[in-house]
Amino acid sequence: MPDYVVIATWPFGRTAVEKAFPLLEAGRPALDAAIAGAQAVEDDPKVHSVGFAGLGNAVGTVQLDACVMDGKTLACGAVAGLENVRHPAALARRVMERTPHVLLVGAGAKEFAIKEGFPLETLLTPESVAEWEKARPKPHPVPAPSDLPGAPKSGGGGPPETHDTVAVLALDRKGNLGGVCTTSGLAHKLPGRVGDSPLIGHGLYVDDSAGAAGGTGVGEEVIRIGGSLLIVEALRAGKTPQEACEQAVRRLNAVAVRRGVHPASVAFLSLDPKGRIGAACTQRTTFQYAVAIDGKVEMRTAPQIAPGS
Ligand code: SD4
Repeated sequence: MPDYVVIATWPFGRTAVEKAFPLLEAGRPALDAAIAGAQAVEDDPKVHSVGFAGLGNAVGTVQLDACVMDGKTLACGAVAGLENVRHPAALARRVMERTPHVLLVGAGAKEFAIKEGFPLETLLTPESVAEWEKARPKPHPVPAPSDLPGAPKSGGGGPPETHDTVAVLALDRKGNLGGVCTTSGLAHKLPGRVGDSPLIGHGLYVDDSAGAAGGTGVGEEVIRIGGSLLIVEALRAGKTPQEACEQAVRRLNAVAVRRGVHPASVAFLSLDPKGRIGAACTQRTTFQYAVAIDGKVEMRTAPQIAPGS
């Protein structure tokens, strides 16, 4: 069994695991390492789907979603629809540690950030605004429900291009798990729209007694099946992380086919207390993720799971 492991979604997950693994190496708790890793991606202006320089919603405002969870205590915290704060995962941790609540949204989350001393800043950059313009659904400045990414389309919904969340799952030297999920959500989403990423049990779930899971992709489809909790409960029932991720994608596929939105463009990652890793995604999604096991970093590609398989 490895001493410590950290995994993170998408190619930019490499940034996260490279930041996180030295902390795990030094004996720091899984949650600290996962948050530090996620924060390195939130800070990266080249990543237009997480934190600073994330793409705006339908009216061009960046609204961030994030959650964190500690597998030892099941303590968790989250923020959604958060504006002008570049580190939503760190703020989610403050919600977990300094309030009796789990989730703060919108103006309340921002007010809490100010009280906690987080600086307010614009999260837009010239590059992210240009990218937002380019990807903007035309001609409607506010998209009709049928234009929204993930909405049912005749002939099947194509995967939206402007999304990608960083979910980071870590196992520390003491055998504890911690996880983070942080995103700017689907670009051009309706103002106030909340995806799966800040929802405990959907975008993330972590329990030392079973394992951890995180999701990325079209949040509406992940929420519909309770993606991350579904995976952790499969681990509890004896599945490996790989089996549990594939099973969740099969469930998601079945629902997507029923609703006429296949392929739904979703991917899952999982890590168990033994350090075993799993990942799977829907068809036509190239899902790469970063893995660091005892300090050795590599990129892997998840299998695509077809409906009915
Ligand atoms: C959301 N799940 O807001 C996020 C977006 C995402 O890859 O992960 N995109 O629905």
